[in-house]
Order: sequence, then C-alpha cells, then structure tokens
Amino acid sequence: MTHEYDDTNIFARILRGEIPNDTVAETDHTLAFNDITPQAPVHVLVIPKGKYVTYDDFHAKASDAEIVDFHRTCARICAERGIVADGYRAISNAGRNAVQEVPHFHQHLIGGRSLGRMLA
Ligand code: DGP
Repeated sequence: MTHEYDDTNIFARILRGEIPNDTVAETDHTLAFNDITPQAPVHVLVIPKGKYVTYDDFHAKASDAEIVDFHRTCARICAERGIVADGYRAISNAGRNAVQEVPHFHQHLIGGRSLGRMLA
C-alpha cells in the first residue's frame, strides 16, 4: 500500500498557517483544533505535524517520539475537555471505505453527548 502525501490538502494548509484554525493544543510534533463541523459538543481533530496520510502510514513511518506525543496529546485533550467520565469516541477514518475526506492522518475526539452505537 503506497501513501502519496498531497501537500495541497486542507490540514497541510492549516499546518503552514495558510488557513486559520481554532487551536486546542500544540506540541513540537502535534496540533489539535476544533472540527469545523462538530458532531458533538466536543469534537477535536488531532494531527501529527509530519506528512502522514492514514493511521497505518503514521505508525509505519513516524518516529517513536512523534507517536507517543500524538497519543499523549489525544489523551490529555480528553481529560482537559472533560469527556473521560461519561465516555467518548476516538476514531480515525482511513481511505476509501472509511470515506476519509482529508488525506492527512487525523484522529477525531468526540464526546459530550451520548454517541450511540457506531455500527448498525
Ligand atoms: P474525515 O477525513 O472524514 O475523517 O473528516 C475530516 C474532518 O475535517 C471533518 O469532520 C471536517 C473537518 N474539516 C474539514 N475542513 C476543515 C477545516 O478547514 N477546518 C477544520 N477545523 N476542520 C475541517
């Protein structure tokens, strides 16, 4: 499976500062910001600053430091946004079957309401 990174994708443009974003957290390796079309009271997108297309691409190519930083940032945001006690969803759409819209790896952190079952 090849993952050719498209530098024109919207999250690449956000990382370059060409498009504004509502930043929630930022580290050396990771950026988190509110989703533009939130599906719940809390809907944060967390992205690595490196050029990775999908979940598998990120974990195959990123350094251990980037991977740890990414996941620690996700967990910290869940705690800080107060969605841990009642539960939340952390998901990443990858590729065609998952209808991935933006081809830069990202994790959705969604909570603040009952989310129901994911699969019918
Ligand atoms: P997906 O690739 O299907 O996992 O979802 C991409 C998400 O990115 C979707 O929930 C909407 C969000 N999104 C798309 N464009 C922008 C944008 O310009 N700014 C922000 N904050 N979110 C965006």
